[in-house]
Amino acid sequence: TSYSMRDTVGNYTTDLNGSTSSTAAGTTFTDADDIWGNGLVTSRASAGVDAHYGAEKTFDYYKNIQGRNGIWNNGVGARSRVHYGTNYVNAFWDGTQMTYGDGTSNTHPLVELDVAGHEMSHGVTENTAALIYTGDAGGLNEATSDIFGTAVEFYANNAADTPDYLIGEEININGDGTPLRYMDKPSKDGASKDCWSSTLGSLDPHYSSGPLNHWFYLASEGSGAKVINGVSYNSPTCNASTVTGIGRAAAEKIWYRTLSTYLTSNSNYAAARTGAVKAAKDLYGVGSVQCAGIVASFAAISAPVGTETCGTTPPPTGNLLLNPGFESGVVNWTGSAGAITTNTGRPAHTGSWKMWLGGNGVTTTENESQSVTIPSAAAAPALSYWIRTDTSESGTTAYDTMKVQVISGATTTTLVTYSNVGTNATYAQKSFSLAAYKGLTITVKFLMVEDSSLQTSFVVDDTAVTTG
Ligand SMILES: [Ca+2]
Ligand SMILES: [Ca+2]
Ligand SMILES: [Ca+2]
Ligand SMILES: [Ca+2]
Ligand SMILES: [Zn+2]
Repeated sequence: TSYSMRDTVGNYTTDLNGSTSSTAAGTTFTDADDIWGNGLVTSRASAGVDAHYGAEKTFDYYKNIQGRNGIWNNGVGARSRVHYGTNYVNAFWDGTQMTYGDGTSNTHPLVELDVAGHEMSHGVTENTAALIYTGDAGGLNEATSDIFGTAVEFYANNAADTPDYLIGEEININGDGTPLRYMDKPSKDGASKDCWSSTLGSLDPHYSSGPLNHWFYLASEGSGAKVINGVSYNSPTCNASTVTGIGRAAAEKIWYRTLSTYLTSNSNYAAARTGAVKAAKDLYGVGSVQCAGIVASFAAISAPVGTETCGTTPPPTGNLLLNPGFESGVVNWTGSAGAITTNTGRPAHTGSWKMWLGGNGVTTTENESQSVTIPSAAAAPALSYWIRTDTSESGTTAYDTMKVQVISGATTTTLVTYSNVGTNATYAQKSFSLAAYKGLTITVKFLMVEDSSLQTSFVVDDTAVTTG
């Protein structure tokens, strides 16, 4: 059996054997036992299988994490060509395929995973926002590739290439063991900027990428000193703030949505900030912690502020009481046994369950209550319910009573008191303002006291606390 370095979606890898042709297909790697290369440059397949690994992990990352089916979002993989030219110290995406040089002395092929993810992410950018390669947009383009190259590295989580926020840390391109770029503090490379400024766009995109790389680190991990997978970081902020990270997974998703939904070819850092706030709201909700983290991290790189805000969580609407018509039975309410009932001795307003307090004709105290939080943004919060009463008492003395109360902290307020005087056996709806309780958690309580003889029944159904 002969194996070919090609996967089921069409990612495949070829040997250019020193060619510098932009169109040459190269020779697809084949192998007798499906064990490729030996991890050393002495085997031509070593660089090939590293490149192939990068293509597959990048494909899988976009598909499984971002829901994007390949660079072109068409389910089709890409060709990777290795052994390009002689002593060629670069790797590049040309719009159709990946090409990798062998590096200095043909012994340092540029097939590191974050490089592969970086270069192929240029293909994703081409096919989404299509950011141009100059000005702010050029920096956003380059940083997008560093962000997703790093995301692919974390996704692969390979012990032989511990995930980090460094770019090119495995290929020693500087010759002194230092990585090519640092996301926590981009200026550590001696040329990239940590903070946005109005002159940023005049820099090479590999340096104007600095602020967005810095943003990604801050959004993911937060500011200050931190050790992650054994690597020490210390990320500053440009506005003297302290930033708390929202997690890399959220930052990745927000940036991909920003890129694929809100950015266009000439987008600048201000547009990136606005788009990311929108994306965060789309993915995590208005007023979400994630959105607040996006605002804080963009502020921390001095990106221009736009008008887009995270907003505030809209107050809940509808009925805030649970089991308001008692049709779920004795749940959500706290109180006396038997008060919430299907007993047909008195009718429900709707359904078959209601709250029947009293009706005993003997000395009794009964109650039912439920706690509810009144949103501070509620326009006109109110308590309402339907009630019917009947009695065997007569005269104008209140022997049996039912109070409707609001308990807020140590204060109990009685909204209304019903009694055996003036009963009404036809259901009527009553409503009381709860405007005094905005922002508070209160307990709504129905409290009934009956004397030793002659029943009075207070039957309540279809309760509601609404925000108005
Ligand atoms: Ca690494
Ligand atoms: Ca890395
Ligand atoms: Ca009912
Ligand atoms: Ca009585
Ligand atoms: Zn690049």
